[in-house]
Amino acid sequence: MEKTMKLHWSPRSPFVRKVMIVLHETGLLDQVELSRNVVAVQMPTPAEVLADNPLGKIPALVTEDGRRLIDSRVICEYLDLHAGTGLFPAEQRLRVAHLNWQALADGMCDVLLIWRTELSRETGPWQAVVDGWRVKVGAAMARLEAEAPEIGKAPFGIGHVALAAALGQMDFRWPDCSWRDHFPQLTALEARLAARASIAETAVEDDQGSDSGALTKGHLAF
Ligand SMILES: N[C@@H](CCC(=O)N[C@@H](CS)C(=O)NCC(=O)O)C(=O)O
Repeated sequence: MEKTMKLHWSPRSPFVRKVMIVLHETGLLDQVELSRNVVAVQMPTPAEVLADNPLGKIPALVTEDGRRLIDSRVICEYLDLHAGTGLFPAEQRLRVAHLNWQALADGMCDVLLIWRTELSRETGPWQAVVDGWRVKVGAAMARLEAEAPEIGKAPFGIGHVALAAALGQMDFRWPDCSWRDHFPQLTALEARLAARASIAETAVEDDQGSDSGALTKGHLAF
């Protein structure tokens, strides 16, 4: 299959994983060239990423007609529309529910990423900010736990994609937080999602061989 699109990619990024799950769901994966990039907010951005995303973030997608799309939300919706898979449902109530779950999961993921960066700061993390993030992640998980039955009943869509990516990131970068001991409904939902082919086939992979949980050890508990 000819590769007509290019994705700035990493097997460790939760936002890239959303796109990869959608590529599996839409059957478009064969058409995409994956370009491995290592990006971090505290490191110089690779020139090829900056050229396609002025914000220096991944995922970024170059489409078959040369458009440069940024942000997992835009890219996932583009692919879904392209393939007509309905991961962003047309029915208004369901659509807004999925978008809201996506916003919650993505927002939690943003906090987890920047929190980990803050922990790597040589002069030490900003305590008040870190304390606020702990409260927000706890509240986000509590909301997801409360909504897990409704999320579980909804037809598979972008809310599930974002949720799987966020919880996968928590398992990968915050392995000692034991969230499953505190959120039983979410645990059951995550296990069901993890069995879906698109989610199983995009499991996080640490191709850099680092100790992914070392920085965050002891910093997140529920
Ligand atoms: N809202 C963006 C977030 C993307 C994002 O933060 N990606 C991280 C990697 S997981 C990144 O590129 N970080 C580098 C940076 O912020 O400079 C999305 O949904 O795509």
